Amino acid sequence: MAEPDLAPDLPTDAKELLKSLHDNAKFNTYVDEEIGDPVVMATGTGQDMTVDEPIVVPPGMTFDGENRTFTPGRSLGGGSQDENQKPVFILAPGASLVNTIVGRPGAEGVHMMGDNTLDNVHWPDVGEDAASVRSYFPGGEITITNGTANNASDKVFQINAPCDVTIKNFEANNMGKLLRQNGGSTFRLSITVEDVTATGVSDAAIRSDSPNCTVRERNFRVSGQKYKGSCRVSRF
Ligand code: ADA
Ligand code: CA
Repeated sequence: MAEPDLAPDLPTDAKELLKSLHDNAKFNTYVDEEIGDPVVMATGTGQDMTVDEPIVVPPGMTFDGENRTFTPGRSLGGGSQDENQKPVFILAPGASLVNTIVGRPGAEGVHMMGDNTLDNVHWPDVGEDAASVRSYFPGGEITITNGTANNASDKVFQINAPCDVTIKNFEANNMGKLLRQNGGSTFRLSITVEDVTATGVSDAAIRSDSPNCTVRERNFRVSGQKYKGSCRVSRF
């Protein structure tokens, strides 16, 4: 497999690369203990593949899955609600994921460190969650466009650190929540939802306990409850 052309000052080892990008004790534990033996990749192989170790997309790079399916292998987890599963992709700050299908059983989906774009990404069967920002990630602007997600027994998107999240042209079916701000957290979260349809929502499409959550919505259609908790909602 070709090594991506990283900026010359960045480590090529995936764990060293991640640690060079963010300085936080919990993040170091995550890198050392939670994500197995990840690999750095900036492009797919042009074929469907089973992912046995998380794929780290380097900072500023775009991983183009060429509309192939990336199926988490057993080593990443079975897609239950067990929190000890591994992500299929880890997006470094400023990395993007495009034209990608995260296959069944989904595992921990996509971990987004911050300032990431997910365009034309599809989850036919969401695992523990489809994409998330861990509390010890930097956070930032997250843009999710032109995707679909199905069959999330709990949440599709889980946000645990301050972010500006935009979800646009997205369709989700059968889920507990489309987006969850980590339960009990009070950090600032700004959410923009535009041209989004969520059907079969069993809990609430957007749920947050934070007084610092704001939502701007336009053309947001939900079958089920739209909001639970404390977000201030406006239309634009
Ligand atoms: C649950 C759990 C959190 C966090 C979250 C996630 O809500 O209680 O601690 O792990 O899932 O990020 O998936
Ligand atoms: Ca999770």
